[in-house]
Amino acid sequence: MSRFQRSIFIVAVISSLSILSAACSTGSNGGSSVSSGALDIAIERGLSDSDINAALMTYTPSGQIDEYIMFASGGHGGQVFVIGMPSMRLLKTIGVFTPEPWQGYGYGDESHDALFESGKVGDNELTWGDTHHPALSETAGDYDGQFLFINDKANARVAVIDLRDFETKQTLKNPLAVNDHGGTFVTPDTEWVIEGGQYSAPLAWDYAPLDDFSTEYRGMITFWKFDRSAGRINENASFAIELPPYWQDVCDSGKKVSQGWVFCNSINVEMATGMDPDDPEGSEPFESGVSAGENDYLHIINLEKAVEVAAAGNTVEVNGFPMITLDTAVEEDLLFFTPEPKSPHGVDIAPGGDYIVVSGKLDPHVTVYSFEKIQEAIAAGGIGTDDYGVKLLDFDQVVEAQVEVGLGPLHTQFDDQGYAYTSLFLDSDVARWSLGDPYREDGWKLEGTLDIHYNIGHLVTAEGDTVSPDGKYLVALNKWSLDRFFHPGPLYPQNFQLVDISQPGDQMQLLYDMPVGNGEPHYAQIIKADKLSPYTVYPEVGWDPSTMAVDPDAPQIGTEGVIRDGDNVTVNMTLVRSHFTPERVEVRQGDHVTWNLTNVEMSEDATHGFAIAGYNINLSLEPGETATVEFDATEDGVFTYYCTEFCSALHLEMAGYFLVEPEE
Ligand code: CUK
Ligand code: CUA
Repeated sequence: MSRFQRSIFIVAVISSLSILSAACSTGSNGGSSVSSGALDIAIERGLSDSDINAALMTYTPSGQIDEYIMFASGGHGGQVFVIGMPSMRLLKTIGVFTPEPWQGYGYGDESHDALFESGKVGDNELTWGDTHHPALSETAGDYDGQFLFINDKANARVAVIDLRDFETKQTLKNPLAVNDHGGTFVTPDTEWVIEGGQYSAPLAWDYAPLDDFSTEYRGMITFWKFDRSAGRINENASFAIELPPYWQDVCDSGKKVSQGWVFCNSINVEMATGMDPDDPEGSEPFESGVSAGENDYLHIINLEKAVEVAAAGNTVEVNGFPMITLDTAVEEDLLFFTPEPKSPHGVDIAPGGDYIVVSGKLDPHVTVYSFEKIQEAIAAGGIGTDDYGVKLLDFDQVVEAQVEVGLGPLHTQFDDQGYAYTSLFLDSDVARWSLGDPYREDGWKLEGTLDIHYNIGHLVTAEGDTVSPDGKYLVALNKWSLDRFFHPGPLYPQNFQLVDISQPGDQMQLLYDMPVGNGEPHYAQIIKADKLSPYTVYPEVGWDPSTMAVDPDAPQIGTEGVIRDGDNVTVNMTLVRSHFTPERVEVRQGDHVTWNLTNVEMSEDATHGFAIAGYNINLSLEPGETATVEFDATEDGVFTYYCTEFCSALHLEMAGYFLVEPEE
């Protein structure tokens, strides 16, 4: 149905409702519901025709499941949000680098707590992260719905989330970099999870003065090897490539014709080192220093060849991790640069892998590179090198097109009609432009723009990073919300704006605003909901989500009890509506307590919580799940434990006493 036909339809529906309403009220003497006809509601609420259209396209009746699921980063909330589309209902917040009490994530369950251990820097414990780029696992370039990866920009970490239970299974700290940004992105069969750096620094968290920036500071890109059957990254099969100390930014993986190649942009080829307080006249702030030159470098990396070089052992060990040095990368022709316009941000590969789109934040164009032309320029040997000996490719030889889209272009996404969409941060717009051959005959031109509220960062289309995007919907991830919502104090929510992109040309319609009040989401990916097949309950009673297998030692009905061995006390407990077994646990102050718990229920949604007062312990035990809490009974007293999920009519009675007898 065209938009015009749809509007006619709506008018018809409203007319018929109002006729019906009028007919019903005749003789009913003000009967019950007739005054709430759709037209009356629309008039009373001041809804326009397009508002009604948007409502009909997004309203999702109770019990109806969304067509798409969006996984959005939670920014400095350190989490991932799971959102149904087009209803824009928040379904879950997955704890990743930040404890999440509802899931009992980081509040006692040993397997969860271990995830935070990987984030230790010396004795500094990290209890948060800055998640930026979620990446769904892919098979042949299409989302397969099995895993999700995400990076922590603040501390250079990556995490693996298993989409069978939507829980974080692994977090890894980058052995070379202090922070990252160009992650996570996956290769078309998820063999490699890409983590590029950001602010260059001496590798391996080392020290060197800023005067030694060009010699001692370095960038890097890490390729984490993903073992799909284990559901984990295999650190031992992973490697990194040393890069010049330019600030590498966002990356993307090649696909189809460019499979085996990786592309990253950079923003500080100037090698600015910031304002020197001792020499304010002779130095420049980053704000201008990083953008002083006309160009930065698009990094073009031959991953397939790098894998061979790493496998041949042509690496050095840095912090115990294999790294291909910059010199080796140059010698082996693994790395090439080509200029990209002023202060680029996004780099996004078209669905066919044939075009690489880069936006210059301070340039009103998107620049489209041709992979074929890049290959020709590489074969021709380039046109000189940068200061580190990396071969440069001539801009004019590798660029296919430049399209003027507007002010402050950042990120680009694609659809199924041969259109590309670029976020315009300064204009607060989404620009739709057309790709050229082989996508559209009349390509490389701006089709139209849509007002966005406000300061859009990333945007995302349905299955937009795959080899076959769905189109249909786009979500603008906006940094500011200004006048869109009630403002809960001076910290305003972010705003996700859902856009209908199903119509051609300049027709795009804003459908829905979703406030996000948990952190600044940077990027998201959207998958067709029917590609996901998460568990309803864990497969068997006694299931350990950290191993994704039954724990043979998990407490079961009949094996409950409290066992003392010297100062070590083991509690084996089961949970079922509406009681814990045992309901009394007595220990002595100073005892070391290992508390094993199993939710022995297999009914859908029959989750129990387990919280001990005063000990900062809170677990979530989903149907079938087993977990272990280990702690020292340092405080004496009478502590209650109870179930934190309102699981039954007698949920309040699901409680027990934990008595810690004082030391003599
Ligand atoms: S970044 Cu935040 S808007 Cu980390 Cu991909 Cu561009
Ligand atoms: Cu179990 Cu409340």
